[in-house]
Amino acid sequence: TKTIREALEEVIPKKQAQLAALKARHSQSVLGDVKVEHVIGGMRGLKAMLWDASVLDPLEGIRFHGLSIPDCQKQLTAAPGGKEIIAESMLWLLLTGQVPTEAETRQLSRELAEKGDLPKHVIDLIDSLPTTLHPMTQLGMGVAALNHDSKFAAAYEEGIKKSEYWTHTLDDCINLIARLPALAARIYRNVYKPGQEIPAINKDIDLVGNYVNMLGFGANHDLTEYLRLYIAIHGDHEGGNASAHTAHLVGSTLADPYLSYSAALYALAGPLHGLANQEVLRWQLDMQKELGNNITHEKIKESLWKTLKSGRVVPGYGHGVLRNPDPRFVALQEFCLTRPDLLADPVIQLVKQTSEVAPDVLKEHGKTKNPYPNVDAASGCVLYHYGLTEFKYYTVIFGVSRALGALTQLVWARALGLPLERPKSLSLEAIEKLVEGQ
Ligand code: NMX
Ligand code: MLT
Repeated sequence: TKTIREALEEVIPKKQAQLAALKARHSQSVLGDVKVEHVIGGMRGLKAMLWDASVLDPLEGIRFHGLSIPDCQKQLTAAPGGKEIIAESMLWLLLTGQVPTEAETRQLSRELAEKGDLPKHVIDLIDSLPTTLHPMTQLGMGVAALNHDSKFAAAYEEGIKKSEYWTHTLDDCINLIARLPALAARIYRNVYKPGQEIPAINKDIDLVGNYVNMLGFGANHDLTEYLRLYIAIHGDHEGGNASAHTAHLVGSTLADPYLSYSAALYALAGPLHGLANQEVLRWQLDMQKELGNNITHEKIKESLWKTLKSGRVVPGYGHGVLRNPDPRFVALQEFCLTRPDLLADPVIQLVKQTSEVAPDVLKEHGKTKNPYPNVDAASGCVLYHYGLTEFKYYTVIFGVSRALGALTQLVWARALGLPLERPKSLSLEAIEKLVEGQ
């Protein structure tokens, strides 16, 4: 059975040759125009990044190396006794472009479990933080502090050849992914369940299985399965999203993977990005309180207008790229369809009803280019049902997941020798001068 490193050693030379050929033949070919609207409009639609692991089609949604979410659900290995995709098989696909065998997946699970314990200084740091500090702030701090053991930083200090960057980056990325569950679980326990003992990592189970155990929900098979699916499908969403892009930018300075991913987590912690899943649940629970029993579509419509008229965005709706319902939202909703306990839950019902009403309201409102639900509209309500009710924690779970894609790209950025990211900026006057007379 191949290790993940051996699998990468096979594919890297081919990709390097592909990039060299593209550079030689097409360096000066045009991919699109840069318009003023790109410069003043958040670069929406500007084709300006290389990102191999996934591509986002506005109508169809995400594909990971060409595989849609339903394709992945059919082809990627589940846990023994489970059905959902596990993080390891998604990571293998993202990193290598290949669907791993079951043996390869299990071997990667073991490798991650063996590397999953936190160093003492990180435990001490996290335990010393006030429990009132937002869990995402704590996660970013813990990840940054893990750079104490960065193999890349140590090797760089000693002086290594550029061609060797990727192997040390891979070491760090695997170690970081391995340690994220213990870090994220410790934050949860400290903040919400202090004084309880955290179980040790079980070397025979998968990354998310261990994460759920350490969170204290190990006995709940359905929650474990839900989190496996959640973490697999939040893993990558092409390169331009704020967290992935931040990891890429910071990594391009040759800051090590821990520092790069710590920065990414603080982008994820913004309410227009990953924090939306915390916001959605807070907002839906407020709506439930306001509307009481027998919630009708008409009442939801009025509540949506109230949010919009107060100048707030409807959390969980709209997207920078997508122009249809997010297939990740669909996959998480489908998880509920086969489980009567979930279908009967009033909060899950409210989320579903809201998704039936909100698109028309947002169309009438007339601002958002995408009136449909994104992944955050659905992700929190199932966690809430299973007793993971502390919604300030939800973005941490997203943060455990996004490492799969963002760190994959860091390995590839180093393997392909991608340079420092440094776009050109212009002042308003400089833009006016350039466009005058056009
Ligand atoms: N509710 C109300 N107004 C909205 C919404 C929404 N859900 N989405 C977009 N708009 C507004 C937006 O604020 C902007 O208004 P203005 O011209 O006054 O600035 C206008 O519609 C045009 O925005 P778009 O071009 O459609 O969206 P953009 O690409 O700029 O932003 C989001 C994308 C995702 C930031 C935006 O749709 C939003 O704020 N959604 C709510 C927050 C959310 O769910 N974020 C999570 C995204 C997924 N994730 O996990 O990261
Ligand atoms: C994501 O998963 O990163 C979000 O859907 C936001 C995005 O793609 O821009």
